[in-house]
Amino acid sequence: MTDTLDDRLDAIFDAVLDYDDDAAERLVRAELARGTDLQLILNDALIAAMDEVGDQFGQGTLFVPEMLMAARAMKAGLEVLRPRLTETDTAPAGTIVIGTVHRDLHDIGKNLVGMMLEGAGFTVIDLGVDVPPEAFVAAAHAHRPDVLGMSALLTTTMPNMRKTVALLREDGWNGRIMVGGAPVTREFADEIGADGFAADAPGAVALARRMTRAG
Ligand code: B1M
Repeated sequence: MTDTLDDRLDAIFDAVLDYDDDAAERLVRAELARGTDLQLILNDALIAAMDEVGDQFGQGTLFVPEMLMAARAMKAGLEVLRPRLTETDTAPAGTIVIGTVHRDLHDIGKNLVGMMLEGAGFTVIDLGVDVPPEAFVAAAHAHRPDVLGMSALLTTTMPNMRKTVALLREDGWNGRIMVGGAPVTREFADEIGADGFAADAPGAVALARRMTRAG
């Protein structure tokens, strides 16, 4: 029987590592009902589990199918948190278009960033994954966002972030561009001409607020 907070967070971590969607969902729901801090559930259980999966993949002890199953369990837990992360009582803060760059299928971090932006009062238009530069440009025209956000999780797809920034600027779009994702750095953001970089979802909210002067 698990009773301390650490034990219960470990159980969520293990559910993701066991690829057990049902347990991840049930345990996160139980933790929410207990009033546990959302950031603890996210950082110490769900994200920590994905980091462990990444480490095991890096060591060659776990493979793509397992990585996919773990991601599904993580997403099941994250969906339980969605209503709490997106609920807001602040005034509309602006519009953000967000997407994962071309040839990149990672969306958990982007989704989390999107949820927390919604929670901060932003209207979020999510273009999904594998978004070609031209689609970001089309969305910039269609939605006229205050901020356009791009996520990349692969060193091989970071160049597509650069291409997208270049195409947006070539096209004359002068809104703010925010970039993020595990391999992305502030230096890279500066180098490609983005207006800002955030290392995590709370950082993305703080940056979006600064970019829109909403906070
Ligand atoms: Co992939 N994968 N993957 N993967 N995967 C990584 C990224 C990797 C680091 C694993 C490893 O080697 N240790 C590695 C990349 C190496 C590199 O490029 N340097 C890797 C690889 C190699 C691959 C494949 C190439 C594997 C293969 O096929 N041989 C393949 C590529 C597929 C493709 O995209 N074309 C692949 C596939 C997959 C799955 C599909 C199986 C699955 C993704 C499922 C999904 O997302 N729906 C997957 C997963 C799950 C991972 C790991 C394990 C976890 C990623 C994750 O969700 N983290 C990952 C290892 C790792 O990151 N530790 C790995 C949790 C998430 C909350 O964090 O996304 O970093 P993160 O987001 C954070 C911040 O980065 C930031 O805020 C978020 C919240 O704090 N952030 C932003 C993110 N976007 C932002 C945008 C912003 C601001 C902040 O502004 C707009």
